[in-house]
This record gives sequence, structure tokens and C-alpha cells, in this order.
Amino acid sequence: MLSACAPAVSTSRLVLPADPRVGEVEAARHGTGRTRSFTLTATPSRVDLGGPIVDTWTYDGAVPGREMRVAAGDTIEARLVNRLPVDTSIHWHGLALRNDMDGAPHLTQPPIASTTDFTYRFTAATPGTHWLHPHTGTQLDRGLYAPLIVEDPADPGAHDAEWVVVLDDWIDGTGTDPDQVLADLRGRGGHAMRGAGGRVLGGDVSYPHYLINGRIAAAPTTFTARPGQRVRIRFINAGSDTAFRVALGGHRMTVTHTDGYPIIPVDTDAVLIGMGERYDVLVTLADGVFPLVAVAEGKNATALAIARTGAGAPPGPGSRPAELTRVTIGYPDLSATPAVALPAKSPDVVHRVALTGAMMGYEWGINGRANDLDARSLVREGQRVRLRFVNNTMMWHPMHLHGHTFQLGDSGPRKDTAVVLPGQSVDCVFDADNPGQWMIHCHNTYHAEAGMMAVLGYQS
Ligand SMILES: [Cu+2]
Repeated sequence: MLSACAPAVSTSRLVLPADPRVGEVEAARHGTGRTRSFTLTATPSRVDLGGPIVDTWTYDGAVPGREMRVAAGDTIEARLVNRLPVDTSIHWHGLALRNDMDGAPHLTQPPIASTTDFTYRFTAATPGTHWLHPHTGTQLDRGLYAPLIVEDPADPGAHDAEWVVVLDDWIDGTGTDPDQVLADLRGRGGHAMRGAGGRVLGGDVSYPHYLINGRIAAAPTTFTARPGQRVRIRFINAGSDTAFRVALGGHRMTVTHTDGYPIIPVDTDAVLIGMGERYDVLVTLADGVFPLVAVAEGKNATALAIARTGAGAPPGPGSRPAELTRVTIGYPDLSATPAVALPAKSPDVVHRVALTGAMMGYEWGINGRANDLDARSLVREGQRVRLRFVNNTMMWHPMHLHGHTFQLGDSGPRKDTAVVLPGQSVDCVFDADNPGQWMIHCHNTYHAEAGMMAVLGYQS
């Protein structure tokens, strides 16, 4: 069963992050020649979520962290200053970047120790709605995340304004912290909320707060525009254990991008977003005040933001627009545009990636192995690869591959994070064009930390 993963590493050479080939591929990326410099300080902070005051960890005191926005081809030079009491790192989620800057400790770089700093430097070649977050322990479930928007000069820009909407589930500083949450899940075998609310996409953790752009529903942020303006909304699910169903009251949405890549546009009333996923939509705003609602699936709670183009009282924190229960698009409704669809080709290598979990205890794994960075699915540069995620557990998993944007099946959307439902399988197809060692993992922070991590390894 594991034959695809079994070839002995000793008989072939792994292309490691320091391999000259990594630098050669980087040099071949089309760059603008422009360098954009940033400094991020990961630091303990006291944050107001719109009522609740929490002690947490942030980038530069803000939740979400300050948006990083560059043009495709710019070189990002980002100095991370670690003022946390522990190691950290930054992963640039969605970018196909050089392997040694991917931010996966122990795989692509040493951990960045407390009171030290590290400068990331890489070409941001992949346009789209991306984001950044630590790849260390449960840190993502604190306040350490920020949007990373890579603008596409080739994008027609058929919109008047942009609204970046970051979704999150929040527990840190409310009498517990994510490390304690993980310890509690392990202590009681986890899965307390599985199937809660009758939703397939429930979670393991009951959060006290759900946020849009760092605010609870009782104190929402407001996006202001003029009636008739066309707005590009960039949704990012930065949650750790929550799928969100989003809708804008009084509006339909046209979905244009999945995980940063263009799709053939599809109209919908609502969009379901797993952890790590991004969707871009276009809406033409009507005249008035409208709730943008994110339902935490299976958790009987919502997050809220307001779109205002005219007069009126803002909708209340319990708003549940009718659009939430109308049409919700799913993967079968989506196709990559011809420009980014993969040309037809039979795979050179197929890897079966079984998602596994023990019946007892809070243990997750890939192909039965927990957090095993030596459990590599091996590929060679130039190969067409098919990863077949097979979910043998009772829980859903948003599976993320670093360094690549795969296509779902032979004609689906391009993505880097794909929801795999219990008992189902999902085929992720890509060309191996970014040599190095890359994480494959569940984007449920607690599943990943409890073992659902493995590696896609290039060999030469
Ligand atoms: Cu999972």
C-alpha cells in the first residue's frame, strides 16, 4: 500500500533546501528587479477584539498583522524579529517560492530562536490572495497571521475597490491558550464537537469568539464604498479549526479566484471556506448597509463585518442573511481558466496519501505515520504528479501542499489547500517544477500538530 512512498532515500539524492538547483530555479523566475523591504516583529501583545481584551502574540501588535502587498515578480525582503519567548518561523502560504525561504522549521530552515531575527528573501512570482503565518507549533491559533497580496499586472482589474476579509476563530488569552487547547484535546481524546450542529464541516474546538478582520460580531469593522461600485472581496480563512460559510446580505457574488488562481467565473449566494483556503469574489454593491456574515460551520456562531454605501442602521450581530441558505458553490462547480489550467498529460507518478487517525487519543497521521518528516512522497523535477488524498478518518481535513498550486483532478480549479471529506478522496495534480522539500499537511492547526504532516520530497 505504501509502495509509492517506499523508495529508499539512500539510493537517490534528495534535493535539499541548500541545493544549487533551488537557486537556479529562483534565478529563472521572472522578476521586476524591484525589492520590497518589510520588518515584522513577532511579539506578545494586548489586543482589543472589539470588547474582549486578550493577551496574545501578534506581528507588530495588530490582528490581523499589517497587510503585505507587492507586485508579481517583486523580491520580498522580510526581516522577522522574534520577541516571542519561543522559536518561530514564517510560512508564505500560497507562494511557489524558493524552498529555503518556505519557513518550515527543521525541514527548510532552523527554527528562529527567541530574541534572534531572520531575513527572508525571495521572488514573489505567484500573483493572488495569499497570507503569512508561523509554521511552528500552535502559533497560528494566536494572533500571528497577515494577508499577503501579490498583485497581477496582467489582471484586468475590473473592480473599483478591494476588501480583504480575514476570518478567524479565537480562543487565545480567554483563560487558555492554543498549547493548552492541544493538551486538552490530547487529554480527552479530542473530537468533542465532531458532527456538532449536524454539519459535516464541524470542528474539535469550541471557540469563544469568531472574528472578521480582528473584531467580534458585536463590534464589526465597516467597509465603505459608493452604490454601484464593483468590489473585489478577498476572503482568507486564517482559522485553526473552523470552516466558514460566507455571504453578503442582499447580494450575489461572482467567484473569480481560488487560492489566488483565476477560475471561470461562477455566481453564487454563499461560499464555504476551509482553513487555509482563499476565495476572491466580485460584487456590485447596492445602496444601503449590508451584513457580511461568516457562519462558523457546526458551531452555532457567526462573525460579522459591514458594507456601507448609504444611510441606515447597521445590521445587528445576530444577522443571518437569507443568502447563507441559498446556493453554495462547491469544487465540482469550479474550473481553472484556460490560462492556468494544466495541459492534459498522464501522471508520471501517483502517490496515495492516506489521512489517518487513531481511534483512541488525539492522534492524526499521514499513511499511518505521525509528524514524520522522513515519510517523503518522492518526485523528480519535470514529472507530472498526482497526489491522491484518501480520507480514512471520521473528520474532514483541509490538506495543504507547500511550494505548488495543484489542480483538482483533470479539469478543476487550481488550489494549494483542498478540503477532503470523511471517507472521500481528492486528486491533486501538478507539475514538479519547484525543487526542494515541501510540507504536506492538514491545515487544522491541531491535526497538524498532532501528527498530520508529511513531506513531498524532490530527488535527483
Ligand atoms: Cu485535519
